[in-house]
Amino acid sequence: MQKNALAIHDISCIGRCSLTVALPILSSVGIETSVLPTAVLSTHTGGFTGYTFRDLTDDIEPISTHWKSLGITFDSIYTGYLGSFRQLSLVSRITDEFSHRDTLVMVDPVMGDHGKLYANFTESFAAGFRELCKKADIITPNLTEAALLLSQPYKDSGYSKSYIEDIMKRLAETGPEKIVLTGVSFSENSLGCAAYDRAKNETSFIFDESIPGIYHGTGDVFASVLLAALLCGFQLPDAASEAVTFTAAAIRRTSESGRNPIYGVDFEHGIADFAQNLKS
Ligand code: PXL
Repeated sequence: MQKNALAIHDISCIGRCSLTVALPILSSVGIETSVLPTAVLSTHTGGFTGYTFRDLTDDIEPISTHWKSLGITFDSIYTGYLGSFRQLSLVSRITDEFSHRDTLVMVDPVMGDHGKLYANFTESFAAGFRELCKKADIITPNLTEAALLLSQPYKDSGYSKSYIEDIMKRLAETGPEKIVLTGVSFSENSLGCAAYDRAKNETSFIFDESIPGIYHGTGDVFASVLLAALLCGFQLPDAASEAVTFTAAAIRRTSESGRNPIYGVDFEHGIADFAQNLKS
């Protein structure tokens, strides 16, 4: 039977992140993907000025009330950028109401990157995300978000294996069984992720080439590919490997094209091969 998923993110009209990334990636591997938009922005907030922002918090309850009347459940619920603090508890309720026994709940605790909170976020989101993450089977923070979740200072370089393992184990103690930490690097020319599975007590590290620069929306590309692979039956280390390879290739294509990375990365040209790979 075809799997279905609910993607809860904003619509950034321009800039390839959130729903404009999650939808095509999940659809490409055959997952029927429904959406719950958290906000509509003319662009993402990472570098553009003058963007519009329509908060959709007040639409969430009426939408979910209608869905309840349809008796819908999802095989996966995937949350990303939320439009307000209030949405944290609304989304938490949605994960309860629309899950079945085997639903895979993935929370990407989107709050910031490179040691800084994104515009419109405050540190109080960390406490709210800590609660939401308790509902998750898997979370995908970057190192900035992990530091916020653990209320510890952000460290921007010089990570050791034990430092990364300690972060993942402490995050797993707060609820989610699987942790995938992004932005992990032990050397200047490589970048990737670390994955921890509490039930199996298994840790893996996956790296690819590090390309200098700031590429927008890569966290969303990464998490969407990871989820797509998991829903297709990949084990965590293999799904994480797909996500690292796919994201690094999208960054490489963008870097080589000379396009301003504020418009996100060229993930589109990776989709056909990715979908093919997952089938075989
Ligand atoms: O990719 C994270 C993200 C999603 N949505 C919006 C953003 C950002 C990061 O800045 O601004 C609107």
